[in-house]
Amino acid sequence: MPRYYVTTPIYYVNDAPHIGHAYTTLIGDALARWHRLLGDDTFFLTGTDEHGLKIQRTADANGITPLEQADRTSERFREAWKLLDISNDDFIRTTEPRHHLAVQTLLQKAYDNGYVYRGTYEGLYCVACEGYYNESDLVDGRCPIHKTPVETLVEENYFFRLSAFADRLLAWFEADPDCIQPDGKRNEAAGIVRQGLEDVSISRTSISWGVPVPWDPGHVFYVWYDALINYATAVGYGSDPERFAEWWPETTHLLAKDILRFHCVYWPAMLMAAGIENLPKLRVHGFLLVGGEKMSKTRLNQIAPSDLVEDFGVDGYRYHFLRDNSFGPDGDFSYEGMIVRYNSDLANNLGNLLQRVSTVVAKKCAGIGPAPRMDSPLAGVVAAAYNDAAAAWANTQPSVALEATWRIIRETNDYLQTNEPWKMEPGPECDAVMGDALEVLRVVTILASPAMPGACDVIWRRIGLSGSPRDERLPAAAAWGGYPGGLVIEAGDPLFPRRKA
Ligand code: ME8
Repeated sequence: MPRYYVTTPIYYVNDAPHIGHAYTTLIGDALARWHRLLGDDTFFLTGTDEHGLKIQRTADANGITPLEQADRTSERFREAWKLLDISNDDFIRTTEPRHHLAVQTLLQKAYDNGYVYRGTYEGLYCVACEGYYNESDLVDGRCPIHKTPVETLVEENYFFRLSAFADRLLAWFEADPDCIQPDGKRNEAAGIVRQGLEDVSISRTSISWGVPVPWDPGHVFYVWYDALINYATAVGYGSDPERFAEWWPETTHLLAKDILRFHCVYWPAMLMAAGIENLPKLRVHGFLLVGGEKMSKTRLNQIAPSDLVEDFGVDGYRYHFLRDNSFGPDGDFSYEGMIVRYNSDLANNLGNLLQRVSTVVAKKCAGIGPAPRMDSPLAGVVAAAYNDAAAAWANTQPSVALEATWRIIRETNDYLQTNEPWKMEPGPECDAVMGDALEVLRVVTILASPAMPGACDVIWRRIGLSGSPRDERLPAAAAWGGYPGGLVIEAGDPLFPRRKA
């Protein structure tokens, strides 16, 4: 059975979950759900990044220990993901013993292989990024991302010989264009490597909140070099070599462009340094902006997922963020835009189709859903849209996949509009049209279930099917003609009531 291992970044526990974190997590969830439909053995990982100076300082400011800070905020992420119906198979916390073991094992290997050495470092450090910058990276002397002042830090610490990996990284980018997608993001990574890679400092003596360096316990690893390893920890690195060997070659990491350098340059180099041959696939998206700006605590423009779930429901929320932005470029979130899309795609298109079908079947077919025609004009529409949707999911383009899926819905509404079954006499002709529409609902419900698992379960039941669309297997389940007919159709309240602007 093919395997699919997908990860989100592990989020810092100094900040509450907002729609930006939820964006990546939702994409991971939808991809995991899609792969489960394909019958792939799927493992979906998310979690929290709990070490480092930033967490230590936030804890100090809150008058609690770093672990208390981590416990509290990590729990908030878990709650947010529960609210959004996120189906992660594991939730990793970097403070867990399994992770410490993996970090120490991997970096000890890199050390033993001669890629880690001791030296002195002086650099310009942004606490919010947990990263050093070159003078030339700064904007008006400040961090280019957070726009906050940087600090000069001097330390005796261990260095990772990143400079040794430039050629191997470039060779990887070239040999396998699929390694980092979209293309523009791979070019960006190649640009970073071509500019010249300097060795990077990977340990600290100035803080204690981290994973101890195994060969020199006065040091802890700098948070990024601990954090990246979480992806390996969760599939058994350092503890279960067999499991690691099975899952690691199937890894896909999702992330936004803010952490491209760490994931697309440093992490593959660390893996090579530790003698791990398979490198992950990287899928890098842009920022979700609010009012044209990146969300931040200081700018007070963060939106919590729960605020929007209250107004649009979980599935309305999920659909919007998966459909609205294409994966790659930045996208601007607006509440008004969310209402427009909800009303058009969910209330008017999908909701209306379901409502029409259940009303007409109740009136003209005695409430029993007829079977579709095998030569229905909609069969070809479904087949073409399925191919497009499957290709889009495979290319990490949920928005394109959903657009293809909604094409089926629009065409079916047009088909009903043309045939006007509500004006027909009960009989074979009316049955045929309604059978076709029910078959469309069956397929659409399966195809939309990675985006809207809850609502699709409801539609599935309303059209008389038992079980859940998530138990279906693609591509077989998308083949025209699966709706058996003879099932009781449940009329119900509109699934997506219209929202007022
Ligand atoms: O960077 N738009 O954690 P973090 C889109 N702990 N995605 C966004 C976003 C936005 N406005 N805001 C956040 C860290 N994200 C490290 C990661 S991984 C080994 C360590 C998402 O809490 C996006 O995936 O700052 C981004 O890369 C991530 O959250 C950053 O989360």
